[in-house]
Amino acid sequence: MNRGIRRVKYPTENKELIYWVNEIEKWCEPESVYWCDGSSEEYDRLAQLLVENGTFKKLSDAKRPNSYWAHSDPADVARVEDRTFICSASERDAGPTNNWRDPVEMRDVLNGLFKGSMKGRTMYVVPFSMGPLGSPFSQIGVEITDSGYVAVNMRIMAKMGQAVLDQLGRDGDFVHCLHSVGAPLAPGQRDVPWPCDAENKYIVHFPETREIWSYGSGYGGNALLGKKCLALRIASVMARDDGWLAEHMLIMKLTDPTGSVRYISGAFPSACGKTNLAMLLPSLPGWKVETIGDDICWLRFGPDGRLYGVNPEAGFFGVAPGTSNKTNQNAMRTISGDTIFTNTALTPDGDIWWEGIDGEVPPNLTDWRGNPWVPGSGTPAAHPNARFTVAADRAPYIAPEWQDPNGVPISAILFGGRRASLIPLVTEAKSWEHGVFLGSVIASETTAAAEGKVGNLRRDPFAMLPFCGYNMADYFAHWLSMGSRSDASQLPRIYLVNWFRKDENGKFLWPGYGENSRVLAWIVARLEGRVGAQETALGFTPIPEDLDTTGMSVAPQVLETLFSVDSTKLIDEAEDIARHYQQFGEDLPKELSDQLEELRRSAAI
Ligand code: SAT
Ligand code: MN
Repeated sequence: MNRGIRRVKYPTENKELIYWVNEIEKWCEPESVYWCDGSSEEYDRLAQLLVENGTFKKLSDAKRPNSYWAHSDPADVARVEDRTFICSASERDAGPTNNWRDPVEMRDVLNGLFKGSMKGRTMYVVPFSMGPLGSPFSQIGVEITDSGYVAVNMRIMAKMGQAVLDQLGRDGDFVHCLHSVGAPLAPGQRDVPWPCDAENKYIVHFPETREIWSYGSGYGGNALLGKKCLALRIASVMARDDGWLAEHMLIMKLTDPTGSVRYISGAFPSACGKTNLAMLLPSLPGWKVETIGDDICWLRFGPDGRLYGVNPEAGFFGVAPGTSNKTNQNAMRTISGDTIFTNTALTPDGDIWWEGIDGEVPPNLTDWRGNPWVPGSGTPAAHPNARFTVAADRAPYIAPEWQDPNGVPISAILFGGRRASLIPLVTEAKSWEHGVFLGSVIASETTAAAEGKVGNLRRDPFAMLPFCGYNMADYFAHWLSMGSRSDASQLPRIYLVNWFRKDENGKFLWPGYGENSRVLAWIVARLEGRVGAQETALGFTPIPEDLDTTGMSVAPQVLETLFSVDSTKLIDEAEDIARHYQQFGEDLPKELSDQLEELRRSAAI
């Protein structure tokens, strides 16, 4: 892997960084060390090395210029929540929803695993900034990794390279992120296309010292440490300590037909459509959506008492299957080139394919495992968690202000998940506190974004269950306290949305995608005080006539169903919420148990 790589001695004067890199080099024993400068020449060179090593296949330049296809080890295809650890000094601080390990014991385990783990490989030093360089919102991290695949993906997903080192300066602080695929090479041993240590994955966070250690996996959030590990798990702890919020949210800019602009953020669990919503093509004439971010939002109060959101990422790591010109034309335009595809299928003429993409199924596909695919074999050609990695500034609909160092003022926050029943298409929370309650009880059917069974209903508070770096009861309290830091009129309003409700035959009641603009338009009408609402036990739902349905055919009974709350089901829901809350014991904020009591009362009426 070393050909063509120039060894540069310390492109930084940061003493801590130099010291740390040397220590890790001594411990992990790589064949060489390479500091990434973040240039496009470097990207091309590293990608070429990955092609030579068999990790990447270059796609046809005629079909998809400057793009690559990779397929992973079949045992390394998604985040591994049961191998993700929060090693706070006290177990209580990790809380009941995280896997806690004693930090001293975990360090022992990791030291053993990382000893010599990079033998025969290049150790890449990847300086990165989550958030615009120099913004008061931003956080600098340095990922040391023995994966060239990670280095090139990080260049897309974050500001990466020399400019970050320059920003860091002599004494700047950074989050230490150490990553090894855990597959040392003996002298002369041939590498495999996707090295990993599938049986021994550890995704470890030390919140007090702001460190991330990841071992054994090369996939997505397990390995691209700026994303879930830094920008959510570690950042959520920073946010608790410093009075802001690090959230699993998209951010969109919504312009109405009069030209008036609103910014909306939305928390949905992984693979529930954040990317599609952030890139929405409204079916309502005159409306426009532009993207600010599709996965993560850092929120801080501005001097005017409003909450301002920043997307700390520089790229999209989106789910490929199901993406098409019908479901997300903007995404299709974005990934027409300069994209890394992982675990999609491959066509014989050097392009990618997946279930749900436009057009006929091409013959002679190679599946995500690299084998000839047999249509009708019962196994999908693309892995359900196949992903594209692409720079945000490649997106034609990116909002010009997407990197505004001060962020954009958020008018509404959406919470959602996949719920086949009960939850209306849209519900407005009665207050910030009630909105925090709705966020704390989000439930969704599980998806392929994490290993484990797909389709089980689980509570995923604020869509942060796998991503909150501390005790979730304290996180709820932090959300409540954020609400008391500003005047209620300045706070974003909170909405629960559910695009996934089904009828008794299992058919979706709402077409979703571009039609979701109708829900956004209702939300804007509410924000502007132009429409009333029906009060339900869950909050305010639309009066059916207020939803603009021009140009779409939806039966009045369907709208009735979409906006109604079935009180018998609600009683079961309240019981299930009570069970979910039980795990937090005494730590659950009283405001939330009061909200649950209120829900029980109104469900019983
Ligand atoms: O964590 S990943 O970045 O692999 C994707 C997700 O779960 O949202
Ligand atoms: Mn996500």
